[in-house]
Amino acid sequence: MIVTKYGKVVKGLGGLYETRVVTENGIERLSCRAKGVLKRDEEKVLIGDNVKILLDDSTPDGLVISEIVERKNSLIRPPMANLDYLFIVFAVKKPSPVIETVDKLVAISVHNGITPVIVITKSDLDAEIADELAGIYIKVGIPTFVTSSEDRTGVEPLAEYIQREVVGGKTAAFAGASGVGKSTLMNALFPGLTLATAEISRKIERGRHTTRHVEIFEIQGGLDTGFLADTPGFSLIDFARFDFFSLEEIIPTFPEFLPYVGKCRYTDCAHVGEGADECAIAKAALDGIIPESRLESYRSIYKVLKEKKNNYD
Ligand SMILES: Nc1nc2c(ncn2[C@@H]2O[C@H](COP(=O)(O)OP(=O)(O)OP(=O)(O)O)[C@@H](O)[C@H]2O)c(=O)[nH]1
Ligand SMILES: [Mg+2]
Ligand SMILES: [Zn+2]
Repeated sequence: MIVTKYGKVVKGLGGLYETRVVTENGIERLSCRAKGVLKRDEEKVLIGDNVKILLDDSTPDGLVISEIVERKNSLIRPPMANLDYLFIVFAVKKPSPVIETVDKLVAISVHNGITPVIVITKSDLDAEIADELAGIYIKVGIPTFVTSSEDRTGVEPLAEYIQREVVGGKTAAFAGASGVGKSTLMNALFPGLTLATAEISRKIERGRHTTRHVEIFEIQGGLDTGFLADTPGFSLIDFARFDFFSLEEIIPTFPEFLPYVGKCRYTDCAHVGEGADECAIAKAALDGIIPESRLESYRSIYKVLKEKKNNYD
């Protein structure tokens, strides 16, 4: 006999996927394997996927994921599907923030129709820098939180935001470099959680990749819950080469540039080397309307995408 169920993949380890299935008896967690083609790279099951599960009691495999329901979106880093929010996490120091990586994550979110949220951690180490960094993203119009898991600065406001935005069936993830305090903050936000955390390396001031797999947690349980994932931290090389979308797609990923597009002196302005007298975006940056660091990140991403395009042509 074959029974079909639908569920959401919340965890995957060693070829076994944990799925959350809503049944008439409530919510069940089912451990499944994936059908052959769904193990190949292009079609691999991702955490966050909604899947069809077959229970075939004539085979020894038991529960098998047979189909992935069409995705809203999917990311390579973190490897997840169907995200509504991406919490982009970085510390004021230890490890030092790399703003360009933050802006790459913002661009990837916007490109995929995911709402980016900036979360600055470890504000107890330098509250002034925390506010300065927050200022960049507040100016851009991205929801921004300054937090410290150490002294609980900003933890309640962020918890309230998550309650308001993510509860009700939405899916979100914490993403950022290793050691910035993602798991520590998830523990501070949700006292029921006991995620492993570890001190960063003193010598190189980088995280130790403590979290090893993506896992989705339910924020409040029940049918109306929200889904929030902790993910393994990035290393610096993960975003060194940027090829998550094409050159033509870059401008909309910097939403605060849009009011100036078409207002440069030359219609083909790429906003990369032109001075403020020719480029409306460079002028807005000079006037302090667009944060300087955002224009720098744009130019850096542009350069990589341009090279990639030239190599193709
Ligand atoms: N001072 C200070 N330290 C913090 C804060 N939050 C986390 N830490 C410390 O930062 C270190 C790394 O924290 P984790 O939560 O393991 O970092 P992570 O981002 O989950 O790292 P990965 O799992 O490797 O991606 C730990 O030693 C934490 O105690 C904070 O708000 N203030
Ligand atoms: Mg972690
Ligand atoms: Zn321009």
